[in-house]
Amino acid sequence: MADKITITLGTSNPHKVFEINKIANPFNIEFIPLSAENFNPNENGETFEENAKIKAVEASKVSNTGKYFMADDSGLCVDFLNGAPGIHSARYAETPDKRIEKLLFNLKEDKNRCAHFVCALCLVDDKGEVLHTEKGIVKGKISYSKKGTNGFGYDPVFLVDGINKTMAELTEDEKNTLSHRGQALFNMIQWIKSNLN
Ligand code: ITT
Repeated sequence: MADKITITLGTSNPHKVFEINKIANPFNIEFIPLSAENFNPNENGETFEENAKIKAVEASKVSNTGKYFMADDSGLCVDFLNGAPGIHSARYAETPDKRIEKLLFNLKEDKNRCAHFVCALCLVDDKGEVLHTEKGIVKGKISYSKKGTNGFGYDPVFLVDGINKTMAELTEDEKNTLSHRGQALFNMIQWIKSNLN
């Protein structure tokens, strides 16, 4: 078997680390998170892609070791809210529960509840040069109340199109098969396997 590929992950979100490694480990790729105190990127981009690059480049700068660095910028875009919370999903309110409460309050009843999750991935080398990017999207609708306890973030109120369940009612493997992150990462893994060693 080919040697394991190790990639430093520029994130302070442990849920991302867990989901990404669950998908990547069977392909002999391991993502190692940067320790949070070293990692303070200035996420001032205007798109998911820009912020993913800002975080990946910052990871390459603050790390003394490692050849490859990746970051994930993701979020929930709600049609009725003109794409909000979007790139501000992590900062929409103070806690995950308050973020969901605010979202449900802003949508109230009987509104267009169509939404989608986006995940942009950016992979750079140790000089911060972009090697590859990927983007994944999953469409759904915002439910009227929370359901399910799996996953994280907005998962309990995101009803996946074509399945009568919220993302938080899916198993880890089910979520990873169809999620924005799962789709982007699966394509990133194909690129890594063909291009890195
Ligand atoms: P890093 O920037 O350190 O990676 P973060 O959580 O701040 O961590 P983002 O800026 O990319 O990351 O914001 C992502 C937010 O979008 C996340 O905190 C959730 O609120 C939401 N989100 C992203 N992916 C999600 C998913 O799979 N399920 C539920 N919510 C998700």
